Amino acid sequence: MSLRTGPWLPSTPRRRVSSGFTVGDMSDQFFTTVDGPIPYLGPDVPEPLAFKWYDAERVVGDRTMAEHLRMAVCYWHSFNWDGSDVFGSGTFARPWLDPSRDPMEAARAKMDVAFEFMEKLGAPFWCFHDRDIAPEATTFVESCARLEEMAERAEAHMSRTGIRLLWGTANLFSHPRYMAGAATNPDPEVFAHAAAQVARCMEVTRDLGGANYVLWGGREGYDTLLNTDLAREADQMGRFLNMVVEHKHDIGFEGQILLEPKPQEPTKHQYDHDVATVHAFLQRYGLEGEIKVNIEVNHATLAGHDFAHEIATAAAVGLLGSVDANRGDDRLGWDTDQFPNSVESMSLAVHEILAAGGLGSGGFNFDTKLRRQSIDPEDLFHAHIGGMDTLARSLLVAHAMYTDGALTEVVARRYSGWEGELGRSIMTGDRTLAGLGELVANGRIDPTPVSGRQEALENIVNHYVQTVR
Ligand code: XLS
Ligand code: NI
Ligand code: NI
Repeated sequence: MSLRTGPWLPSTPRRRVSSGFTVGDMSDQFFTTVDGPIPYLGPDVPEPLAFKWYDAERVVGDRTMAEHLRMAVCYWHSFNWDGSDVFGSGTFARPWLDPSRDPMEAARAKMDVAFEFMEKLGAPFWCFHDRDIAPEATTFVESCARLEEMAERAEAHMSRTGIRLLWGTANLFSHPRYMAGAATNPDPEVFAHAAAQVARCMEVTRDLGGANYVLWGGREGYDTLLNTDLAREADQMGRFLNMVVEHKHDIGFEGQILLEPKPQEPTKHQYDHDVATVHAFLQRYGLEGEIKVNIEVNHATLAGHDFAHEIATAAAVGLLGSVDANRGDDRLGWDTDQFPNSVESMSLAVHEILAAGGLGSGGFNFDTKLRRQSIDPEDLFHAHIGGMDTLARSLLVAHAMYTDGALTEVVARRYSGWEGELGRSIMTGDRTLAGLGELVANGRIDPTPVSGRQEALENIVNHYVQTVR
């Protein structure tokens, strides 16, 4: 994501909104053309404002769809972003983003709209940055008071609607003080500011019953090596994350702490490059067992990986935490944050998740934004309905493949030699290079080539994608 709006940046001129909604008028609804809750009508009913595949209570294996997927609406792109990009100003008519409004009055109205949307959509979870819900004030103390007030309002909405918090996070990248990083800043005073902000945001996340707390190192990296002490910055980040873990235990936060890898953007190089890099970092700074990862589809592809690869890597080393479901565009080399719409590629990732035993207390957050031409309030519904249906159908496909062992049994057979005498003796350390050399020289080892069957397996996947209902 890239948050281009905020209290310190100019937003767009006020526009008329067709619903007649005005900031401050809490009795009004913003999404007037949608009644909600969005019903499940199944794949054969061509009603755009209905789910074709997401049937929250449908049982898939040992859990309902809702329990498997734990889908969350992200606050920032859905309600804070005005449709601006680097070449142009906002295109969405969101009255609560009008800069002439009192910022707290606007924040209250925005939150009421956000919960109106999530309730009508039937989303079970939400996610936020501290500054999404409460605009930064001139002093830290005042900013905390604003956050406190907005958290209370969120709590009231959550108990009214039953919507839960998947994760909270602190925005350590929008304010100019963080231009050279937060924990990895050359100035320890900025580190201290980030620490203060994260401590408070973790407490608010705990108070709202958050299942996780996320740290995306937006500016924890560098723009140029010319002015950067890379080794020192790694130590600073290691220290910061150890302080985060200490604080988690001090305040009795029971959720998971998650790092969100991304290779670059807005920095030229982000230290949490990908899952494997994060794993090495956690080992180096004694954080294994304390921190897992929040894997974003779009960040995986920016790092040159398939999303399924990042899931499989995390699962292999016990780091699988949660997911940001937004995808990129094949032709665009940045984080476009689009809604997932490929069942085929998502099914392969969900298959890895099922094989790993599921996401546990993680879930699927839509860290997604509309295209800036999608200016009708209703577009936010179409986008989320499509994303939720894509995930639901991917779950069905992946679950069928998994329970049939369509891929896992092929893989198990492929490695079955390792269960035999030779394979076991190699892995238990009973063999040496020289010893194996002797076996080969004696002609006792003569491997027979075996087909990898890639095309046959691709056909099997396609069969499930096309036939599972
Ligand atoms: C940015 C990240 C961001 C995190 C939360 O690219 O995806 O949105 O998920 O700070
Ligand atoms: Ni992102
Ligand atoms: Ni993200």
